Amino acid sequence: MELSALQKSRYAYEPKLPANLSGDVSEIALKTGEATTSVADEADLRALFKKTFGRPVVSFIKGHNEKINRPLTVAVILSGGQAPGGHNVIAGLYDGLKKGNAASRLLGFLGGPSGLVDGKYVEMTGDFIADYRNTGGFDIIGSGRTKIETPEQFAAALETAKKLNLDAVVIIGGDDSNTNAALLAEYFLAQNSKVQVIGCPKTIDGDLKNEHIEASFGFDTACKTYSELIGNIERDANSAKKYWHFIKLMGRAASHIALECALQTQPNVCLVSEEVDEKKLSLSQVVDQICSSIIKRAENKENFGVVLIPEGLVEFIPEVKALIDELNDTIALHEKEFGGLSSFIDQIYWLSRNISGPSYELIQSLPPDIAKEFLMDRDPHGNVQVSRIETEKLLIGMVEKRLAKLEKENIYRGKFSALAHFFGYEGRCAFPSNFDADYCYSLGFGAFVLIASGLTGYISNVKNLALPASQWVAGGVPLTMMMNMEQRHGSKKPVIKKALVELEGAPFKAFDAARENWAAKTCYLFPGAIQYFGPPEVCDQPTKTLLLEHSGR
Ligand code: FBP
Repeated sequence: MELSALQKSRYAYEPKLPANLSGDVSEIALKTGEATTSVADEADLRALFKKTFGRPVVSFIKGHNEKINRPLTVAVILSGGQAPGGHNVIAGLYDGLKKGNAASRLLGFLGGPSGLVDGKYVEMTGDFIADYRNTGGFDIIGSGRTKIETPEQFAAALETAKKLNLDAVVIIGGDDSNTNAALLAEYFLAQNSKVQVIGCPKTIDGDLKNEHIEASFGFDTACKTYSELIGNIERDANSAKKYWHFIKLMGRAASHIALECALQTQPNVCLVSEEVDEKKLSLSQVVDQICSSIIKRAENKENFGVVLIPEGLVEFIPEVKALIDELNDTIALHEKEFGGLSSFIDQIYWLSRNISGPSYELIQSLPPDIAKEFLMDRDPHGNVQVSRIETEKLLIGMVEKRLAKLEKENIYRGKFSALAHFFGYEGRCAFPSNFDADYCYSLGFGAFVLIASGLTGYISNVKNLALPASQWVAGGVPLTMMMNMEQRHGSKKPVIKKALVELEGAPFKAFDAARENWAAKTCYLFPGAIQYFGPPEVCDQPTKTLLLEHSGR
């Protein structure tokens, strides 16, 4: 099969490394900082992570590292949703290992964390990896969402690690997978096993970030891919002047993606779930917000526009959240009985007798196709699959109704015709931007240095990401430092704290200062496609979120 010219050129792209990872690998030493604590719940976490809690943050400096050239056998896992750049983490890890010692080996567990439990893996050679350098996707070894949580799973993971004589496992994943990495690191030490565990911060959602993790990888490419598409739609809307486009954007809970895309494209409306939550906005008030822009624009004879909707919105609207919570609990309690109902009408009738009045009224008021989505098969934890609820269509329906009423009251005189879109999977496997290609390669290379230096229970990190790659600083952060205790399925569990959009943060403030203007006028920006070859100001720019958060620009 003939490869595309871009694909061939991307194979040859050499990712940029931070200065503290460049040069002779034998000269990369560790600089150790102060002992750490956790973001909260120190006593609980100290008790749960007896062996790994409180270790210091580390960074890499020039100096002799006597451990770095020993031969190592390391295995890598891709965990959770795809994010552009995963292949480069593996390439960086592999190159680091080989630079350290040509006899070192890299294995890849197949299909996510279950590969470790079931002992399913592949040996990764230079030729094998060459076909995946600087490409999107996780198809090199596949991914999965298995959580390692039962004693049997932990024991099986240890058994596999022993059988393969592993020195370390690298888990490339989001907050849940890195929580799992912390638990595995602790478990291996408690079992007197030498196997180290290192995490890498992945998720397009952008919600694995904190003081030390400035961005999760994949966010940059995914947002740029969606922003290209949104810009194209804006231009189409402004050309035809006849449609309102309602675009739902991925990002399971946090609205970072929607907010970043809004900063890149300046749509008429962008809903931010965290704001809806903070202000306790009802569904009707969210509809008001959209209608207000439609009415203003109709007054200017602009009967078109673009609305961005974060994927998790419905869970942040109080009355919808109450409905979802009630459905989760009630259906779980009467699983068999509910499962035996053969039609939607029967299900609604059953709900009329089993859920509260306000929740019943709400589900009944929804268009039937949307109401059905609330009643679809639950996820493995028994919850409504929120990402499958077509919020964009729900809002279009509600806006149509509201405008019809306002028209009768002579408040609105315009034409409203709307189209629904969902951008999610389109962005998760794009060729990584130069930023993500460089960042991921650095994370993988840094993971090698952490392993070679004998650390466990750390996440590979790179700081100063708003600056050019040569000024980035790589290092490692103890996973326990990012954790707190949260209620999960009835009991308190240690978890890495998810970062939602901060309403006091610079990205939201920049959006807030401009949105009134965008709502009334046509201020669209067209970022165009990601560029891979060309001047750095075109090809290497990070996201606006990162720039606003870290350099105040
Ligand atoms: P991760 O948190 O595992 O990176 O996945 C994020 C995500 O892409 C969300 O944006 C989305 O809601 C979800 O995965 C979709 O999951 P799936 O791939 O299982 O349909």
